[in-house]
Amino acid sequence: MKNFTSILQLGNINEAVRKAEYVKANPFADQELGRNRTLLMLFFNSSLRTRLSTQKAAMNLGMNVMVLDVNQGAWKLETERGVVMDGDRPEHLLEAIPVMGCYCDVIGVRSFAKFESKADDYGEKILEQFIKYSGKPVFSMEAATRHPLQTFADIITIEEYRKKERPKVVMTWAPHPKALPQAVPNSFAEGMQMTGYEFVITHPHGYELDPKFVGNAKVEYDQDKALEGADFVYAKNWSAYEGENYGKVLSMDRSWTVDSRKMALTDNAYFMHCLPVRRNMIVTDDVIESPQSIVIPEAANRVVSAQTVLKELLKG
Ligand code: AN0
Ligand code: CP
Repeated sequence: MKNFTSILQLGNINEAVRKAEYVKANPFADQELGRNRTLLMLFFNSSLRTRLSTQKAAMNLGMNVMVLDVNQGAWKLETERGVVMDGDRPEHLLEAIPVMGCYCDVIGVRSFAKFESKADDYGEKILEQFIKYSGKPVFSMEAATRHPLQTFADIITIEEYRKKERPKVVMTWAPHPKALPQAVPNSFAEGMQMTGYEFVITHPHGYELDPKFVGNAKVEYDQDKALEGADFVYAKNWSAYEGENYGKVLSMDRSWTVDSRKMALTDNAYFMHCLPVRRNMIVTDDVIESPQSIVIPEAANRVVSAQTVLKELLKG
């Protein structure tokens, strides 16, 4: 694999999950693969899980790891070509990227949607420049439109917990005070198309996602109806995608918060969330603390997903 920016690049999802199971059972089996090879992780945005799990994955593979927080300690980067750089940004991405490429063998990039231009966000303007100018394999640690390492960990987790051949997975929007990207829900929906699961998306009117990611998933505006008989409830907030409302918070309606009454509509479903999660906005304390909550094993599988992907990138 040359780069990893979408879960679709894994090809057959069942084979990818089998590779992940091998990695999970044999975390130190491939230490030679990463020996004397360096991972650079570059963060334009905050992270807890991605930062730690990807570093751990790389160390399991025998790699050296460097981490750079662009907004803390590095020069502020100009990202627009053609601007007169007389402002507060002393360095341009067009020099910074190839320079960073000289210092490492693989680059991970976290660069969220900025909500300034939908075309730039959905064109993955920042990530694409890393692919074009770094000269090294690049992977997404959540970019503007997708979070494929999260989606892969989510699918690995569902495969571990599912009791049915074809579980019903419901992705529900839930309220949040700040505008969040669509990357996690886009990517999860994209991943669900690779599985044989029954997949339903539920959200208030106005929160429709890009049809490209929704695919042939069922969209049900009545959350209670959507949750009926669910085996997995995947909660997430996202901001509006459509038209003028792109990047806006349209609702903070806490009747969408996942609580025990809603979980009672399901078939004793497992509760999932990528984290970080705002309690009593997205999900109530009792639901996230219940035995059906699998958010911690889901986060633990981020090491497995990152290590499986890094292996493929190191193999080339
Ligand atoms: C981010 C998001 O919703 O995309 C990262 C989630 C993994 N969440 C926040 O910024 C709170
Ligand atoms: N789920 C996830 O990517 O978490 P972080 O933002 O903490 O990396």
